[in-house]
This record gives sequence, structure tokens and C-alpha cells, in this order.
Amino acid sequence: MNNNTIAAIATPRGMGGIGIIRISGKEAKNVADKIFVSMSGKLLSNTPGYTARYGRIIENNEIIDDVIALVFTAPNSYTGEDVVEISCHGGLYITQKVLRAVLNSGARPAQPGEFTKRAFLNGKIDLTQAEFIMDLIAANGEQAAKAAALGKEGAIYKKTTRIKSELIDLAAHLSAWADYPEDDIPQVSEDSIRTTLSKSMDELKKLIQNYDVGVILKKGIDTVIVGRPNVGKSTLMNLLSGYEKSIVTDIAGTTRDVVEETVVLGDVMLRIADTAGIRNTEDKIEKIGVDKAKEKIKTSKLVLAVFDGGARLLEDDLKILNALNKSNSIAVINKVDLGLSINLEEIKGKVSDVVEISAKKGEGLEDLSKAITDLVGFSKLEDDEGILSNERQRKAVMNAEKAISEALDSLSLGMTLDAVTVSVEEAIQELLELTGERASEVVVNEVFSKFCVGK
Ligand SMILES: Nc1nc2c(ncn2[C@@H]2O[C@H](COP(=O)(O)OP(=O)(O)OP(=O)(O)O)[C@@H](O)[C@H]2O)c(=O)[nH]1
Ligand SMILES: [Mg+2]
Repeated sequence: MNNNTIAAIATPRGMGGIGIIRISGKEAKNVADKIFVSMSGKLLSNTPGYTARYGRIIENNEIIDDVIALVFTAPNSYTGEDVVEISCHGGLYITQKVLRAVLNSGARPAQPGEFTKRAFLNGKIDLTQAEFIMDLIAANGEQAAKAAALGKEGAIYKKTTRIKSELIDLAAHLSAWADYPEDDIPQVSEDSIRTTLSKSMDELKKLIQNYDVGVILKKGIDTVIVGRPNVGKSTLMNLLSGYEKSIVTDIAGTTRDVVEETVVLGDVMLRIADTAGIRNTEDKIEKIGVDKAKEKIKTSKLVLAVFDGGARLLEDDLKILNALNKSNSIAVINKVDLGLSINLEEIKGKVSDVVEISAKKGEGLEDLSKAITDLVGFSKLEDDEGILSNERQRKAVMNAEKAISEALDSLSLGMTLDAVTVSVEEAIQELLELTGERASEVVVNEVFSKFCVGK
């Protein structure tokens, strides 16, 4: 049994054209040679890297499958080790049978994320890149995939490494100057220290701010549609979801309970809830629905407040307007196909944006989409901007930012440069932890335990 060579099925469990069994480690080729018989008679251990061989998996004289074996040679492989990938026919039965044959030949089953962990341990990637690989696999939208791909290419790694090396230069200079005063090391001016620190702090701050946007990219945003009865909330819901999810009639009070759906509008995924029209009502069931709608205004991250553009604002509209939180709500002026009688001035100050639509005719959706994109902050993201992937990364960046801010405080308070140096060094430590250059084993294991087997 060779503990250093690992194997797992790398493709999803289930039916499929092709299944891939991945083997990685010093003995990868020898392990595969025990069960792989190439048509040309050549051994994988004598096969150069990046070469495919056609052959069969045979165990105890039983032919398991016709396969292609692909050889990668260390260090130029995903893990940085010798790797053999066996492509066999897909489906649970064959892939498991091939895997079992590989394990019987001396590999051991890979743990979740172990291939990627080896890539990290062999210096192919840093810890943030490993986490972005996981994001890429999990991405279910274009923007989320793009953000993950940038991170995988090292956007966060490069940015934080640049900040880190500036801090290291600064710390080195400060200590040299403090430790060897007789050596004529030029004193760093307080201004230049402050400039370096402020610049680093601003960049880290931006990363922290973008984190929330990243969460919305990945997980979507909790959204509620509210408004008085009959303004067209359910019509809008149906327009967004692309089918008749909510019942629409001309009777006020049609929707009574909360109707939920996940929709993608432009780049944004909305977990959207259509609610009962808000008004005073004696109807017991409708009243419960109205209370739920009011509650949703408080708990949702995005509120689409719908108004009837063809009518004046009524008492119920005003109540809703006053319950809104300006920073997270958009006024949707509906039914503009009927002309505009509503007074928009009364609305503008209470919401972050006003959009005119006709839900019935499907007009104005692009404006609504843009308003939402602006509000959640997607439009502010620059194309090559790295977005932190998870809480672990965010915490490390926040701690680093805090340490730099303490360094700046020490400077302002006229404390010794030693105090400044201590804080700068703390920030460096945090950034080393972020990239995994100095992360504890517990942290590293925790990161990879979230992966699937085979990655
Ligand atoms: N002309 C016009 N009529 C619309 C538009 N949107 C909705 N309506 C009509 O307005 C009426 C009410 O629409 P709903 O979507 O049920 O309104 P609601 O806000 O969900 O109403 P409740 O669930 O009762 O609170 C229906 O007759 C719709 O066809 C629009 O853009 N233009
Ligand atoms: Mg409705």
C-alpha cells in the first residue's frame, strides 16, 4: 500500500458519456501500469508527459473497460506530482469498478479536496486560489464564475502580495533604522510612512466593501415586491420569472400569501417574493398576508415598491413609501402604458431609484435591471477586480486593515516608531495567513474539507 499515491473519480457520480479516474503521486504511473494494458504494448511508466494511450483496464484477467490513459509528469500537472487520468465509459458502475482496480493496485482513496491540497502544498497555487477553484465549481451564474475565475488566476493573491511587500519593505526599513542608528540609514519621513500605510489601507478597505457585492453575486439577493393592492405586483413577478407563478386578476386582494421564486435579471440573481397588497383590511386571511408583506420590507435586502403610474398616490401608497429604507428600495412605476398621472416628486426622495415599466406589456425591464445592478454595486466593480471569496478571507483582510489603521493611529499620536512597526508586522502576518503562506494546518485542512472528493 502506497499512502502517497491517491486516486478518486473526478467526474460527477451518475450517468455520463465519460468518467475520469484521477491518480496522483510518485507511483501514479506504476499503479496504473498494473491494470492498464495499452494497445501498443507500451507502459505508462515509459510514456512521456502529456501523452494519451489507448488501452484496456484488466484486473484478474477480466476486461473492465476500454479506456484512454493520459499521463502528466511532475511538476507540470494540476497537483505538481505525476498524474494519470483514466477516461473510461461514464456511469456509476464502470467508474467505480475502475477506481477499485486502481485502489487494489496500490493507490489510496483521495480525501475531499486532496488533489487541490497537494497543488497548494507543492506551491502551484496559494490558499485563496484553492478557494476560488471551489467557487468556480460551484458557480451558477456568469458573474459569479467570472469572479471565481479572476480569483483562481490570482487576482486576490497578487493584490495582497503587492500590499504585503510594500509593508515588508516599510517594516524592514523601520527596524533597521531603529536597530542600527549609527549606520546612517536614511530616516523614513513620517509623511512617506503615512502615505504607504494609507494606500494599503484603502486597497484593503475596497476589498472588504466588495465582499458584500461578491456574496450577492454568488448567492443572490433577497428581494420583495410590495405595493398596495392591484398595482401589478404579481404581473411583475410573472414577468420576471417568465411564467404564471402568481395569480393575476383585476380584483384587489388577489395575492394573499407570499409567493417565492428565484429569477435571474441581467447579472443578478433575485430570490424574489411577491406579497399581498398592503392596505387596511378586515379580512382575516388577507390581514395575515399584509402583515407578512410589511415584515418582508424589513427583512429583505432589496425592496421593489410598485406604484400605479396611471393613478395618484393614495393613502396606502404613502404609508408604504414611509416604511421604505431609502438605501435598499427601488420605486417601480407600473402601468405607464396607461399614461402617467402619478407625482414622482413625492416618491423620489424616499427611494434610491425610480423606474417606469409596464409589467403587462413587458416594457422597462432593462431599466429595472440596470437600477438593481447599480443598487447592489455590480456596476461599480471594475473588470479585473478581485472579490474575496469567503469569511476566512474577509476576516484576514479585515484584521490586516485594522492593524494598519492602528499603525496610522500610533503615528498620529506621536508614539515611537517601534509601536508602528509592531502593527505593520501584525498586518503582514494576517496577509500571510490569507494566502496560506503562514496558515496553520487546522485552517488549511478546514479549507480543503469543503471540497468534493476528486478535486
Ligand atoms: N394596463 C396595465 N395593466 C396592468 C399592468 N400590470 C398589471 N396590470 C393589471 O392590473 C391588475 C392587477 O394586477 P396584479 O398583478 O394582480 O396586481 P397585484 O398588485 O398583484 O394585486 P394584489 O395581489 O391584489 O395585491 C390586473 O388586471 C393586471 O392585468 C400594466 O403594466 N399595465
Ligand atoms: Mg398579486
